[in-house]
Amino acid sequence: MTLVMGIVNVTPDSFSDGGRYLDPDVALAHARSLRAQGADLLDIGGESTRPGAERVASRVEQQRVLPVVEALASEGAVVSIDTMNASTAAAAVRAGARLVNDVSGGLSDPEMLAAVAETDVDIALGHWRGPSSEMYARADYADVGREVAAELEERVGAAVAAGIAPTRIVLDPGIGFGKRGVQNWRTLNALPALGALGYRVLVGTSRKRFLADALGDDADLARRDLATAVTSVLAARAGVWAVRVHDVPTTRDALAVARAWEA
Ligand code: PMM
Repeated sequence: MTLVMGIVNVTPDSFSDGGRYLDPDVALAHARSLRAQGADLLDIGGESTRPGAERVASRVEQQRVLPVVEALASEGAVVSIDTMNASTAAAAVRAGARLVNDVSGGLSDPEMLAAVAETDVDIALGHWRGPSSEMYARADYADVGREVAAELEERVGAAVAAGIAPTRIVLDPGIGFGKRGVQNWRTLNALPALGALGYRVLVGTSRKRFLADALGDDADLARRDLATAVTSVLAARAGVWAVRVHDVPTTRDALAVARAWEA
């Protein structure tokens, strides 16, 4: 059964919900409501990765996320920390996070894989070709599905070499990261091949630009959430372990309907 990861961006500038949950108390209340709506995991992030976003000092990032991680973990929630910084990952694990979600697949911070190896938590390695300021300049592929899988396998090699057991690794094709328009659809189409590598797969399509492109206009959030529920069902059919979404009820319902169909 595909799990639902609820997104909690404690940032002023994430592309669809920036600034809404910058106050840790507001972020915590939002995370609790996602959990009550049925999120299986909560992904807490303190640095926006939206195209063109500026980097944030890890001290600021930690001030944003650690109180939220600690409170949720103490309530029994399964918490993931969305960070590219080893020091933030390590501090979040000490605060109770069970998964480190690094969209850069350990490439951004050379200390990341070693820091995670010292813990017993899982790591999600995202497909990434450089920081958001330059990622579109590197969006050149002959066969994007194949290249994403091959580059993620290299990241697995680095993670295992750093001392992380393969069973702790989750792969994420990095939708929207260094991929333009149709490249995202091709990457999703290749999910079965990514799953065939033998690792759990996490996918994040929620509210992203390429969904609006498919809808033919600059679709508002409600329409993007519906589109996200559809991609979540299709990803579930492709065998993914979890989908990362902003709006938990639409995706939960869509997954429940798909399960009923299959049963
Ligand atoms: N996308 C964003 C942030 N974190 N983490 C994973 N594992 N996969 C993603 O696709 C992903 C991510 C950017 O989206 P947001 O700003 O809406 O959180």
